[in-house]
Amino acid sequence: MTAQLRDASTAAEAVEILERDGVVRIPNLLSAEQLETVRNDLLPLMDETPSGSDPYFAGTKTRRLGRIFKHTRALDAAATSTVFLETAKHFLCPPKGMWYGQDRVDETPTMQIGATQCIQIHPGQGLQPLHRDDSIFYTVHPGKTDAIGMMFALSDFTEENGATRVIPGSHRWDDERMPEIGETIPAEMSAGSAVMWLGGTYHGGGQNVSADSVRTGAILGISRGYLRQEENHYLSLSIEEVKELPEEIRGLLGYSASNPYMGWVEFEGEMADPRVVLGEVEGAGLLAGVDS
Ligand SMILES: O=C(O)CCC(=O)C(=O)O
Ligand SMILES: [Fe+2]
Repeated sequence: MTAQLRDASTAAEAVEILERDGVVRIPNLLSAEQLETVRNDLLPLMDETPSGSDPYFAGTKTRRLGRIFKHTRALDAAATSTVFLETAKHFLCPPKGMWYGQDRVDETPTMQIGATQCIQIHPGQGLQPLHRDDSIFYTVHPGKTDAIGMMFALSDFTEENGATRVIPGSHRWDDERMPEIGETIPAEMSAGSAVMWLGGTYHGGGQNVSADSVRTGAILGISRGYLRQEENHYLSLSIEEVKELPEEIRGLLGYSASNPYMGWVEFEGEMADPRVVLGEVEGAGLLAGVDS
């Protein structure tokens, strides 16, 4: 029997389905108004974005635009929603006991959003190679989850126009087993819905065999806060642009620290919370004890 894409609306449901299938659909995560705004914000920019030149992975009939949070505020609510962050936290932030001398401390890392990309698949684009998004972290499978992807449909996603193809259950495979197209299902969804997949779940952008239907999605990749981020926000955004972002979004983009002692900046001889660079924390803001 072909695997089915399952729906969740709460973090508890999403966690349960992701544990089992490695992929879950969240219908109507964006309100009609948010969808309209994000389309108004991003589609004109996509019209000016050239197709890529990489025939192998990124696609030559696919357009990709990064720095999403610089261009729209309409994804902020979904990016900070309970269903996204609580689900991600379950997989990415397990506490770990550590010794500091004779003190036993349970430390909990934070999460960071890595890639923020609007991806537009045009007619004629072939299938993207099936892959695991956590390959960038050299994650070993089966094992822990280092990353989770959330793809928002900004247009309807149909099998014909290149809906992402996913292999439910493949997050449990080892690193030797090759993914095959016959094992995939299309992550079909209506505009405004989203699909989350674990970093270990095989997937790839679908082939767009339609005559004139452009498939537009926006993806956020969230990962363990102590790993390097896929998109380099520190260089992609200026400090002035970062200061314009809502506090929770800039924290998720890496302008925050992860316990213990990850991501500090030196400030007056202290290992300080990076938010001091944005003028957010009074004084040096010693990293130890910073509430994350
Ligand atoms: O566009 C898609 O549907 C998937 C894209 C993707 O998986 C990627 O670029 O890593
Ligand atoms: Fe991917």
